[in-house]
Amino acid sequence: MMTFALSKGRIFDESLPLLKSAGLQPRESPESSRRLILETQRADLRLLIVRASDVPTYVQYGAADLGIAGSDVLAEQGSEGLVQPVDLRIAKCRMSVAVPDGLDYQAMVQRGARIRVASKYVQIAKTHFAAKGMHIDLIKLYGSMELAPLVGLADVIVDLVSTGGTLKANGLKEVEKISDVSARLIVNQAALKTRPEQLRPLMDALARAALKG
Ligand code: PRT
Ligand code: MG
Repeated sequence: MMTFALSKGRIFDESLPLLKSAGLQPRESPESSRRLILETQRADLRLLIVRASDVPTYVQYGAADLGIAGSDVLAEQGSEGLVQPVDLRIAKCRMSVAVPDGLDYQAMVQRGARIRVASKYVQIAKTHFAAKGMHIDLIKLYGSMELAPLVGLADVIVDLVSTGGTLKANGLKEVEKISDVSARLIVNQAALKTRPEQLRPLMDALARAALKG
């Protein structure tokens, strides 16, 4: 039996065509079902439905053999015990620094001002501003980062941007791209070592599906 960890929403929606062309179809939709373990067309493969940020944890501990996780989540949490063989090139966006429309970010950076940064991605934010030689105060949030600068909780945010619509709607602008983000296939290192004949064909099929786009 192989176990595959996936999150609902964006990643699931965009993974579905890839999973299908790799011969893997869930028997029910996670959006309509309350089940957290879904059977697939294949008797030897089941899906686990978990939070996006929990996918690497399930795969790291071997509770799932494979999974699909955003490179943002992997960068924030680390990827010990994981093999990342394929960039699936789905759920694409970028990790960026954003500030209120009226704020002159470059001037703040040049002044060497100490800034307050709000983010769900505290490790990524820490590394980014340390590399710029900037001193920051970090405020950890779990969502709706866009609100923080509007009410004086922070000067800047570090968040994912796709169309830019959310920033614009909240009077914010993107001032610095930290990295490009996309979803990655992740595989438990130990499982791949002990059961390559089981896992390799699925990994290869997903890699081919991702290349076809
Ligand atoms: O459940 P948990 O809180 O752990 O995860 P989640 O709720 O963040 O899951 P989900 O499904 O929202 O995101 C899962 C993954 O999708 C992320 O880890 C990214 O790898 C990827 N992804 C791709 C995105 C986006 N694009 C994206 N635009 N995740 C979030 N957003 C959000 C962003 O945070 C911002 O609020 O969309 C908003 C910006 O979108 P635009 O189009 O207005 O710029
Ligand atoms: Mg979300």
